[in-house]
Amino acid sequence: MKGGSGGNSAVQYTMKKLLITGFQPFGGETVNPALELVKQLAGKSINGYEVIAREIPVVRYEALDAVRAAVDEISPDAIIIVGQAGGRPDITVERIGINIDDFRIPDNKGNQPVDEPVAKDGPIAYWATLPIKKMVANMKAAGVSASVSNSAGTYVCNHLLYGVLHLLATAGKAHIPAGFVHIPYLPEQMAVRKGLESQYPTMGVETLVKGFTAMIEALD
Ligand code: PCA
Repeated sequence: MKGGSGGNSAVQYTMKKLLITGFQPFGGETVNPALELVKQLAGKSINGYEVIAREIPVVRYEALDAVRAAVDEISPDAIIIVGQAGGRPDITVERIGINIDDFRIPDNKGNQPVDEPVAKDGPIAYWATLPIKKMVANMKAAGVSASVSNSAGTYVCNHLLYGVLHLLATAGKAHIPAGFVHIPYLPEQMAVRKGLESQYPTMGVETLVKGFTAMIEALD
């Protein structure tokens, strides 16, 4: 800290802020690994970022409203949205969000759009603006299985990924790196899937925390 007598002498060392969001349970599940994970990361300091977690409803438009409110409140320096992708074996960092809502099951308020745009006048797609390759490399180096995914699906997760990137692009905030990470089921979600272990690989919360810590180290 710089010296000086009085006035504006104290240098402020403010930490950068990472907004990390986790979805609520959906599709008949009682937990969502994304929410369990972000609860563990909340309040941690990683790579110069203060991690600020928020819970997001699995509801068309309301999910985006929740992130918009958090962005306005927090002014984050980076945004990572996390969702469950049951059946995927590893942590998958999404490359792209597409302008389509085509829900295979209703969301938590019964919305089930088919082949509708997320944003009527929006472009076809947005690239995620996180350093996706470096994030994957960091996780692998930490011994956690990870890969890039080229589709976040057409359900609420893609809706939110596209929606957030469109929001940032149209609000003059495209400089804020943002993107989406899908994670596998938790081991406890297999209680209702006995005998289906080979179809549904799982990952425990400690491994997820280790992976995400390495992932956040990849941010500038
Ligand atoms: N996964 C869903 C929506 C909420 C979540 O956690 C998805 O992949 O679209």
